[in-house]
Amino acid sequence: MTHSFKRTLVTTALPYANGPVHLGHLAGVYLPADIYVRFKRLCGEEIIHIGGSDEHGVPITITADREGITPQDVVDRYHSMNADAFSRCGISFDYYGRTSSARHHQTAREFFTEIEQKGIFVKKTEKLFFDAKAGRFLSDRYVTGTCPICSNTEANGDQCEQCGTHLSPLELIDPKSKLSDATPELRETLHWYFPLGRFQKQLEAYVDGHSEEWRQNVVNYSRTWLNQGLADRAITRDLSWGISLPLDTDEAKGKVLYVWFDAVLGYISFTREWAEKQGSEELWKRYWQDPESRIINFIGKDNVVFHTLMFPAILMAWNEGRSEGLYQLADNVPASEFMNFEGRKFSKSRNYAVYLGEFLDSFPADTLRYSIAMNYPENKDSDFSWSDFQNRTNGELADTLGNFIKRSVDFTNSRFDGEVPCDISPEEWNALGIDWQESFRKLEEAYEGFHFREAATQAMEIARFANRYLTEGEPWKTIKVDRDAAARTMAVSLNLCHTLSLVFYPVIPETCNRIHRMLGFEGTIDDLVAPGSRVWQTAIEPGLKKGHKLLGSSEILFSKIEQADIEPELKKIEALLAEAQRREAVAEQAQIAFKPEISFDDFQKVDLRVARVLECEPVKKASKLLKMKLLVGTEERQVLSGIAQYYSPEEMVGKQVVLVANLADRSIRGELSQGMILAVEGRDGRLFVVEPDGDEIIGNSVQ
Ligand code: B3M
Ligand code: ZN
Repeated sequence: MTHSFKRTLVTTALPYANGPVHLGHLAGVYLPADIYVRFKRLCGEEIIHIGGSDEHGVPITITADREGITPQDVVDRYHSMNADAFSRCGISFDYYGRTSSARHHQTAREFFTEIEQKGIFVKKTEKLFFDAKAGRFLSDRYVTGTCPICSNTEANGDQCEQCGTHLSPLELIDPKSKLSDATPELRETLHWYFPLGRFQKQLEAYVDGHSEEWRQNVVNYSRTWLNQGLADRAITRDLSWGISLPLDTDEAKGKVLYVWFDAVLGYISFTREWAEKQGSEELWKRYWQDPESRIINFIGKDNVVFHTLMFPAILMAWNEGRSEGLYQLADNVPASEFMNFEGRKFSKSRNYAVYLGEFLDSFPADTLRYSIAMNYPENKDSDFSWSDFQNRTNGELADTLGNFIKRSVDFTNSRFDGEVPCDISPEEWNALGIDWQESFRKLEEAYEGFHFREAATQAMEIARFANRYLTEGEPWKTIKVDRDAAARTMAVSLNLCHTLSLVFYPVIPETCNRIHRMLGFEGTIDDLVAPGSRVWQTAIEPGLKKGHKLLGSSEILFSKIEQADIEPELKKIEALLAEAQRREAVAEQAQIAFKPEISFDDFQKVDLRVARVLECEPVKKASKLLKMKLLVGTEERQVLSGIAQYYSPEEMVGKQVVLVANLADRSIRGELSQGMILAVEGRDGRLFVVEPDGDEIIGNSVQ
């Protein structure tokens, strides 16, 4: 479906104001969005970039409790820290809001009210853990306990970090409240649910309608959910931090909107706030409610279904039965994979991260922007390493691009009075040995199609060409025998500088603004790019005419990164890795500690049997689990086990295993599990299924 749009709204996922943003966030969401927006601005298109802080959610209150400060203190701290880091990195938001604003609370409440009045929400009473000591209901994150799958004793109520299984707090063995360490009790509470299933057909049509142009991962994640059938999702919580319900009833007391319900609406609130700042109450509607506008949500892969299913469904619920004030759905949701760091996944909880603000204390933003663009995790996870960063900065930015620009400008300043010495005709320009049409076609396709690694690579190709051109032209020699020839070489080189300042601008804007100045232009490229300006279109031509005056001085664009500069960083990494390993060792130690004594009779209660795996298959949405059909004696059992990382279903079929045969049935991720199979934990957490030897022993007891 190609369609031409009058203007574009770009949004970027709202980072939780619960910690500093790290390089993984930058690589996945903010840098790609900024590159795209800057490219579009260069082309003279009408585009705005809206982002901000997600200031609600349970982790923020956990941080506040831990530090003995208020949630407001937490979000104030990280909102300004992150806004500042983004701005130092050249992420050019048109507006950077916060979900604690009055306008946002109002917007979210308007949506709730609209959907409530249409009778779309479903209300359900459920049993939730309640901490009687603290007098609070416990949301998933406030409960810990032992994971029923891998026995990790520190599993969270929503997920076990060790085996990755998504859990409900009710599945935890020995649940404990994080607030008081008390064993929580179950109490009834009423909640509002959003019936996603009501919009199943519409959502399928939405995803199908975009399946050609969306990234494969986005389509796949969405379809996996759709294929399972969409369930009701609770959109309220028993918490004090968040947006309270706009209802004055007893039922609604003490409840706030679920953070994801309000967060996605932040995009709308912030566009409204941006419009108000422009002095127009209505301007935001041009982006959200005009079918000629295009909306693009840049996100990380862990946020896909919230953007392709939840958010659209909320907008569909608003639109239902209306003839005006209809919201547009996103036209594209470019979700990135993850960028790892020195081969390891960034992890805030494990404190393994390099924070953006700290990085920028030591290195210039553009060196980071370029390296990350070159490692953009577009279709698969990528890796950022210090040596790659050093090599790209030194070899590509400094030696190729920076060196070419400086040589061109310096030689013109010293030998041609700082002026473009002659005109370059289009014929001459086209005969230089670079196929401009082809090169720009590739650049445009890359920038337009969110292929930012390709875009940066193409731009660097032009820099390589330019560097070679100048070296081979040898103006420092020809000037002695043929001044005209040297003049031509310099006029071409300066025009190449101009072209480079534009083709690189989306990726390394600050540097390009400096090139722009050295070439003698007033102000910055940022100042030129108003809608309708078409600056990009001038990049393909030799735009600098004879007599054009340069600034007259030059500067070094990139300093090289010496081994000594990255040595402390490598030390830091070593320390982080050592700390991560230390924590793992502690966890291992903890496992060696024996459990409390039991009597022989207790042990006798456990019925262990040899069983054979008849069938085995993966479990949808639970990448760690395998579902098996076992034969025990003459009986068949279904058992789930968290071993999918270590065994393929094919490998498991036919194996003899040891089954705990008299364990109470459990439901894990909606599937029945009748018992569990024994496995041994090896080093680095790998599980080995216990396989008893011997023929014809199926059903025999293990003792
Ligand atoms: N704050 C989750 C995250 O940072 C969430 C994104 C909201 S986007 C509306 O991963
Ligand atoms: Zn687990």
